[in-house]
This record gives sequence, structure tokens and C-alpha cells, in this order.
Amino acid sequence: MAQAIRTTCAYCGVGCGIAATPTGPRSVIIKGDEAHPANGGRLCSKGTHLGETVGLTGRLLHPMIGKRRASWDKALDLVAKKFRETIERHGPDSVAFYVSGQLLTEDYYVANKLMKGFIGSANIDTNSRLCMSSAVAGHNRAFGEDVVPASYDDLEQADLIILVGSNTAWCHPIVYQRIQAARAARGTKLVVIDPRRTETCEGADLHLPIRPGSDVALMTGLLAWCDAQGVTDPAYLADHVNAPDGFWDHVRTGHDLWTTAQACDIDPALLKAFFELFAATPRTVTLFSQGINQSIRGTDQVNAIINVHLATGRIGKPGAAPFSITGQPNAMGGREVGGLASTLAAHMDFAPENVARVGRFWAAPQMASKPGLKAVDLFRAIDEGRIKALWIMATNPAVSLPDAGRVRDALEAIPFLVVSDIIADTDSSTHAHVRLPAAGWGEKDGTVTNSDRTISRQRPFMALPGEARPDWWIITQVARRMGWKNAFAYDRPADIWREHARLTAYQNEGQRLLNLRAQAAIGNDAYDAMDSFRWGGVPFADGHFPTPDGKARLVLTKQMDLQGPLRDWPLTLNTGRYRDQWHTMTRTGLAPKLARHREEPLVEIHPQDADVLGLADRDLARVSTAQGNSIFRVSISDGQRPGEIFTPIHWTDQISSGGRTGLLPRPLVDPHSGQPGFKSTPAAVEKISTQWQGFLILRGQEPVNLPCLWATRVAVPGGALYELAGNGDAARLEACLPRGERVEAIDHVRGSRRVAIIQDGRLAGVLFVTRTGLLPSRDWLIGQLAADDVGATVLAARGPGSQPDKGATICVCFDIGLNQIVAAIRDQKLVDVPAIGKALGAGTNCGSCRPAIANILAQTSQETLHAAE
Ligand SMILES: Nc1nc2c(c(=O)[nH]1)N[C@H]1C(S)=C(S)[C@@H](COP(=O)(O)OP(=O)(O)OC[C@H]3O[C@@H](n4cnc5c(=O)[nH]c(N)nc54)[C@H](O)[C@@H]3O)O[C@H]1N2
Ligand SMILES: Nc1nc2c(c(=O)[nH]1)N[C@H]1C(S)=C(S)[C@@H](COP(=O)(O)OP(=O)(O)OC[C@H]3O[C@@H](n4cnc5c(=O)[nH]c(N)nc54)[C@H](O)[C@@H]3O)O[C@H]1N2
Ligand code: SF4
Ligand SMILES: [Mo]
Repeated sequence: MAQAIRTTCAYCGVGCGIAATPTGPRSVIIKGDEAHPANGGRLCSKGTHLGETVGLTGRLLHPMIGKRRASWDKALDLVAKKFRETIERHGPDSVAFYVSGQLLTEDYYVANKLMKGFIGSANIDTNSRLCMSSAVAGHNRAFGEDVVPASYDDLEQADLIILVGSNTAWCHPIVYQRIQAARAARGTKLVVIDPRRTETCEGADLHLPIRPGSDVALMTGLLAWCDAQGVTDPAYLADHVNAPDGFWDHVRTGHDLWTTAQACDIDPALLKAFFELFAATPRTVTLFSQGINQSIRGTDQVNAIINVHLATGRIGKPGAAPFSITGQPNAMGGREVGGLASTLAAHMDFAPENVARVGRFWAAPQMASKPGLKAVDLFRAIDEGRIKALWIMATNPAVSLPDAGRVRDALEAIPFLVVSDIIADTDSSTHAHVRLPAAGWGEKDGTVTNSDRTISRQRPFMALPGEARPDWWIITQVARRMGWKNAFAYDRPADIWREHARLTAYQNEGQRLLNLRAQAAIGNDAYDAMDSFRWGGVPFADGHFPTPDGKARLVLTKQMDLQGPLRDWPLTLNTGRYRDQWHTMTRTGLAPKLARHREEPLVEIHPQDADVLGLADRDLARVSTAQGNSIFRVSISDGQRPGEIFTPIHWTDQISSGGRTGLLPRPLVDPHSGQPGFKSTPAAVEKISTQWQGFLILRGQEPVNLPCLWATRVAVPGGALYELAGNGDAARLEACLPRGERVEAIDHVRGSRRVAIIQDGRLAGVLFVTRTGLLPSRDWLIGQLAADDVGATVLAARGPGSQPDKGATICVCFDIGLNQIVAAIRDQKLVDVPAIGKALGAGTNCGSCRPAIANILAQTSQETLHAAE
């Protein structure tokens, strides 16, 4: 067998190390890298199943101009010519790049250099604008530089961990496992602050289900409490921190416990318990993500958290820090090269001396001298015709920007659109004039930086498929064709890495903490062999901050007004992620195992609201906002607060006819960071009745278009499963079935229709539709895709002596369902998660489902208790 190649996970900002052993041209065995500092060998469900996503299904393998295949030369010449012409005619600010935290640092560096130093505009922004730009702005305000002052090791040294606006168990599962391990080892306390009761709250010491958007009130209330109880650190404040005029007066007025509890809409006793725990525990890490950043007051929310840490001296010490964790695998690398429109390069802003310095270093013909357009403004400028050529790389804004309907209109209208992606058809690339095939994970070669500043290598272990090329190569080819041959004459990622490292060190006598001087002369072999390392040591350990006077800054933050429900939009829409899907599902959507956890996009709603709206579990409902509407499957959940609903961000046009959350959020942004407030949009919900419902299972993964109201597709072993619902005659759905021997059972009275197509004894497709009855479990039928002697009995949808329904899949690694876990708990009297693991295997591999199992255990024990009473 081939040797394992050490690389880094394709997905989240935890940045887990992976040992990948290729077993064929497009197949690989994935294991956690035991030597990697982020994960020490662990992987979550998404990382574990990366091997299921490296096939070539849906890949873009050749450059395309319009619908036609083109040579690289033709495509690159066209891109260079169109950009040059547009710049000549309308100036540098008439073009833009929209890039991504999923690019490697080397890709990011050359894109930034091309736009800011050579085209001469700062119109390069990134999907990180939607993700952590409020944290960047908050760090800059407080520390003078965008430095994350924490590392994962702090999680093992803290006595209290506070998770604010973070569904860590699903979105940063290995960080969550490290937290749970620390709790087991040393009794670390855990507090979760989230309006929803997520799986992250399972087993937490406290969960504060605050009113959405009330985090500034909460944190300022906490600071007021610390001040009143003498928990602040006067010596640290005097030596290392500046406070703006009126700061303490503001904190001391109107932030008592009762007022705070009311603002946050939680029980004062619960709030007091949290305050007391905080006051008593100096080693505190406050970890935050999108519940904080994705708000129209996100930057103030970030600073409200940092204020508490600065005022109590809980920073720059082991186990004590505010910790912004990043979402994407290289969100941090993008920040380091300066890939946001609001930063210049290498942690420098647009101050004239920085513009001059970077211009000198790049020998740049025309430097951008001011910030460019931030993502939401950028797409508005496109809509208004001010941007005439756009290049999108490694992101899917037609799905992920707020008010995505408007974004689609802009993409349709722009005179010239280039999209570099690994996938042929995305909701964004369908509008492109030129599509460029990028190298994907397992093929690309370079570096990424994770949430705790650890830089790791992504290494290739597969050959480039078709004509796919790395992003850095594509960008430098265009730059050369635009006339800048020497400035972009790189032969390999290591050339770019060295230049990036040199720029971080260039005329940097300690003004900037980001300094990769030691990397500036690294050889090609050493770059290839590079071990993961963290830059910046323990930031601020000496109490010195990268501000002009060396002191950190408290920031006066104000709680925003929180509107009550509006007449037309009585509910508040919160949006976010599922455990086993990644964003627009272009990769996780290929993995049958990952599809099992949530097969359809749900709108989660509190029982009281469901009652008022006449909604039952598994109904279909339309969610509307002022921006648009989309249809979701109803899931009634008391984990929601009344008046608030939640939908996932993952579903797209490519895989569904509904469930598209991107159409719904309003495009309002934070005034400092420009980050959209994705987490609360006024919304309304109404029930949708359909005359029939059904499902379709097809061999193979080629997508089909289904003419009905509701259709969502997920990958299953050997094929795809579509859930369907609609009105009118369901017979027209049969057009989607392949040709072959047809068996059918049609009951006109009950309106049920079961059709199977068999080719050479193998199942090619089945369609089940009903107007009144129940539909059978899909599991057995899906299993028949692998059988080779299928006959007409397949329409019974169960085999002889077939197993009872397993229920919703909980453990994807071992394919264990809810019903199996409940039965095992009852029958075998299991009392804890390890016991269930022993009995069923569930939760013993990647561990991502352990919080879910704990939840089932708690509920089942409660039910059993009630039954006994
Ligand atoms: N499985 C999976 N993991 C991922 C990703 C993925 O797509 N799938 N994406 C990655 C990326 S890019 C990112 S950015 C991260 C995001 O990771 P997270 O930030 O953990 O994920 P979200 O689900 O967006 O939102 C987090 C929580 O914020 C809560 N929240 C909403 N409003 C408020 C509020 O006003 N106050 C507070 N305190 N909380 C609030 C929501 O209820 C939600 O549970 O995940 C990364 N990891
Ligand atoms: N309503 C709502 N919207 C949100 C959020 C939310 O919480 N709520 N979260 C926001 C956040 S935090 C984020 S990060 C965004 C994410 O949103 P997007 O960035 O739009 O989502 P992805 O699906 O990750 O898009 C990445 C694209 O790059 C392609 N790709 C993968 N690897 C490569 C590569 O190496 N090179 C190239 N060229 N292409 C590649 C993939 O096929 C895919 O099409 O969504 C944002 N939108
Ligand atoms: S936590 Fe999971 S998704 Fe994130 S880097 Fe690790 S294995 Fe990948
Ligand atoms: Mo993100």
C-alpha cells in the first residue's frame, strides 16, 4: 500500500491533520494525523468521510467559455483581455474579485497582490466578510491588530469555557471533543449562550437561551457585576488598558442584574449563577462564532466580550482568553495575506506609509490607496452597473450572500463573469461567461492557517483530473497575460510562500505581531516537509499590545434596540448549519453517509408557534421574508424559543426546489465590519398543503429536474434519493424514470402509485407516491440498488423477515438509527453514552454523534421514569 500523506482537512477552521493513504487514482483511506497539534488523531464525521467525496461526480474538468469547452490558452486570454479592456474603459474600480476562505494562502496572496498592487483597486473581498469580519474589526479596535489571542491548548488549561453563539458540537466538533475531554479530566465548567438549545448545550453546566441580539447587554451586565463585586483587575487596567471617556459610567448605569436579565429575556437566577461562576473562575476562555459575528452589531458584540476579558485581566495567560474561532479551513490565512477589501496586506491597513511600503515591496505599478467594496456593497455595485467584470473563486454567492435572489439578478446582468470552481454547475457558475476548473482538496498544494494560528500544509495525494489547475496557477497566468510577467513569475507554491513570509517581515520591527521571518528563505524541500507550527506564541503575554501606546482599548458598546414582532413578519428567522453538511454541499453532498443525518432542509419551530399556525411535524411550510420565500419541512422543537425559527444554509437549486435559505435574510450589515446580520430576519410561516407526497430513488448521481412543488435530493449508496410533494397528476413524474423493465402497482382509489424500473435484474429506479397513505421506509429500497436479482416483489418495499425501521440515522459511521438506540437503552437498561457505544458501536468512531446520543439517553430515561410513575 502507498504511504500515508500528511495533509489538513478540507473543511472547518479547527484545521485537523489528516493521514491520507491513496488506494487508487481516486480513492483514499482517511485517518486522523496523531502528530497534529489540533486534533491529535481525532476526526469528526465530515473529516472521517472525506474519502466519499474525492470521486469525479460533477467535477469541472475543462475550461469552458459559455457552454463550450475551450483550451486554457483561449480561456485565460479572454479573461485577461476582458479585465484589461474594462479597466481601460472604466477604471480599476470597475472590476472585482470575490474570493474565499477555502483558497490556500498562496492562492490568496497572488489574488490580493494582483488586485491591490497591479490592477490598482482594493475591490477584492471574500466570503470571510460573511463569516468573521466582525471579529477582525473587533480585534483591530481592541488590540490594534487582528490577532486571535488564544490557542486550543488554552481549552485544556481553562477552568471555565463559555461558548457564545457557537454550535461547537456540530461546527467545530473536534474543539468540542477537546472541551469534553478537558471536562472529564479536570472538571472544567461549560456555559453555552445561544437562543437555541443545540446539541452543544447537552451536558453543559449552564445554558442561557438569551433573546437573539442581546449579547451586548449580557456582556456589559457581566462587566458591571465584575466591577461591583471587585472582580476586575485594577493593576492590569492601569498598566495595559485604555478606556474611552465615559466608559465606566456607561457600564455602571442600567446594567444591573435585573435589567440585564430583562434585556436578555432570561431568568435572573440563571443569570446570577453565570455571573457568580465567571467571577469565581479566573481561567476563562470565551469562545465565539457566528451568533456573535453575524449580526448588524457584530463588532460591538465582539468588543463587549473582549472588554470583559481585558477588564478582568483574563488575556495573555494560560487558559484565559477571548477566542474567535474561524469557520473555513483558511479564513485565517486570508486575513494574514490581507484578502479583505478593508485590509491591505500582511496585517497592514491603508495608512499612507503602509501603501508606500507594500508598493515598494511589490514594485507595484499602481497601488490601491483606499479600501475597496465589501461583499454586500460589492454585489449592490454590480446590480447598479458600477462593477462590470467579476471573478469569483471558491465560493457560491448565489446561495450564501443575503438576499440571494438579488445576487442572482446581479450575476445575470454583469457584462463579464468568471467563476473558478471544482464543480461544473453551481448556482453561481450557471451565470458565468467563463468557468475555470480549479484543483480541489487532495490535489492542491500549499498552506492553511486554522483558528489558533497554526499553519499547516495541505498536500496533494491525487493527480490533477482532466485539465484542472491550482488556483494560484490560474491567477498568475491571468496576471502575466495582463502584462505583469515578472511580478507573477512563480513556478511553485513555495515561491509564493517565501514572498508572503518576506512581506510579513518587511520593515517590521515589532509593529506587527504577524512576522514569518523564519520562513522567508525556506527551501523547496523544507517547505514540502513543513511541520505544523503556530505563529505569534502567546500573544499579549507581556501585556504589550500593537497599538501606538502599547495598550489595549476598551470599547464603549451599546446594546442595539431589539424590535418586537412586526405585524406582517411575526417571527424571527435564525439560520445556520447542520452537523454533516458543508455550506452549499458541493462536496459533502456527494457522501451518502453524510446525507443520513438530515435528509431534508427543516424549519425548526416552537410547539406554541406551530399550534397557532396549524403546523404538524413533517408538514411542508413556506417561510417568507421581505426578500423572498422558500419551502421547508416542518420540525417542531422546544429547543427553539417561541417566536423564533431556524433554517439550514445548505440547500441549493442544484439539489432542491425549496429549502433555499439564502433567499431570505435581509442584506443589512454591521457598520464597522460590513458583515451581514444573518441570524435574525423578520419572517412569516404558513402551512402548505399538497395533494400527494412521495419519493424517488435512482441509480447513479446524475441530477434530474422534477416537475413538482417540493423535491430534494441526497446521495445514497449507489444512487440518489429524492423526497417529493406536489399537486395535480403525479404520473408526469414517471418521465424522470430511466428505461427498462417496468413493474407497477397503482391503486387509483387510494391514489397510490408504485413503479419500479429493473434493468438486467438490477434496480434502476423506483417511484412511490401516495395521496392518503403512509410511505414505506426508504432504507430497504435503497439497499436494493446493490442487489442483482430484483423482481416485482420490490414494490412491497420490504424483504422477507426484513428489519424493523431503524429510525433517523444518529451515528453515520456505524449507520445506527434513533429507534435502535432507544430500544437498546430500554431493553439493556443502558445508562450512559459509553455503554451505548459498547452495545451498538454508536459514537465510538468519530464521536460527532455523542451529544445526540446523550440527548436521546436523557429523553428516554425521562420517558421511562414518567411511565413508571
Ligand atoms: N457541519 C458544519 N460545520 C461547519 C460549517 C458547515 O457548513 N457545516 N461551516 C464552517 C463555517 S464557514 C463557519 S463560519 C462555522 C460556523 O459555526 P457556528 O457559528 O457554530 O454555526 P452557526 O450554525 O452558523 O451558528 C451558531 C449559533 O449561533 C446562534 N445564535 C443565533 N443568534 C444568536 C445571538 O443573537 N446570540 C447568540 N449568543 N447566539 C446566537 C445560533 O442559534 C447557532 O446555534 O462553522 C464551520 N463548521
Ligand atoms: N443565511 C446564512 N448565510 C450564510 C451563513 C449563515 O450562517 N447564514 N454563513 C456564511 C458563512 S460564515 C460562510 S463561510 C459562507 C459560505 O458560503 P460559500 O463560500 O458560498 O459556500 P461553499 O459551498 O463553501 O462554496 C465554496 C465553493 O468553492 C468550490 N471549491 C472548493 N474547493 C475549491 C478550490 O480549491 N478552488 C476553487 N476555485 N473552488 C473550490 C466549491 O465547489 C464551492 O462551489 O456562507 C455564508 N452565508
Ligand atoms: S473538526 Fe471535522 S471538519 Fe473540522 S477540521 Fe476537524 S475533521 Fe475537519
Ligand atoms: Mo464561515
